[in-house]
Amino acid sequence: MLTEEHKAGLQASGYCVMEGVLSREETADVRRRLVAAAAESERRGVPIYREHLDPNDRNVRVFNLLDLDPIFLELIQHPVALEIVRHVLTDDFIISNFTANIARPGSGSMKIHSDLAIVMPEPWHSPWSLNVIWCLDDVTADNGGTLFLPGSHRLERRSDLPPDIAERMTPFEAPAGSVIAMEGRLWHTSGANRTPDQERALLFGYYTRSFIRPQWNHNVGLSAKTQASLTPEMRRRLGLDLTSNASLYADL
Ligand SMILES: O=C(O)CCC(=O)C(=O)O
Repeated sequence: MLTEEHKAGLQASGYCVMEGVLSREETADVRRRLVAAAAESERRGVPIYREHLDPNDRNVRVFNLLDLDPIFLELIQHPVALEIVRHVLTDDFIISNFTANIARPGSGSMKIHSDLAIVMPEPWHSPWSLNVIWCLDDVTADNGGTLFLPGSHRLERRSDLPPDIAERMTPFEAPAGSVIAMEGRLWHTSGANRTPDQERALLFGYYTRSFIRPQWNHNVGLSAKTQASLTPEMRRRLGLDLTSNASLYADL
């Protein structure tokens, strides 16, 4: 599924779009289960609005997806996602986080950031992280399509960012069922949803090299039941075992 064109896009632009990864029925099923997961998150007392992230409560954030429905465990290890991850990060990767952001009409942009800058200090020389974004709705400029700064995956320091960054932001657009692979150095933000009635639901599967601390503490987030359902490989990718990045010794 990952073509030479996708690889060239990742290299040249820091992202690629793969359409039709999920069928229409699969997309609708995951979306329905995401809405149920948001309700379950609230029931568990994990808020779905975070003031430090979004300007108002029109954004619905769902954390700890992997514990909320097994469908998200399937998606995080979907063969298409892992093919892109291995291409960008090598096999030495961990699952850092898996979250959702539903931008509802009236939602605004969060702060412009890169996902690598969130988990490690500058300088950012290498593509050491990757977001696999699952589009559960059509993503458009109007309904809050993620905005990115073209070419910013080559910037190594915050001081390299242009002063007019806000004016230069460009929207991703992709049909529902697509995957947008965005390497961790690309600066981006959520778009404002200016439509009267369209929601924009995205899932963010975040993967990093194994020497970077995960964004989410899966040891605490995953229930005993979820942990018991995991393969040895998933336990390793989620940092649930006693050892973590021992494989790196092989490279010394
Ligand atoms: O929802 C979006 O379009 C972007 C979300 C994002 O960048 C984040 O949650 O860190």
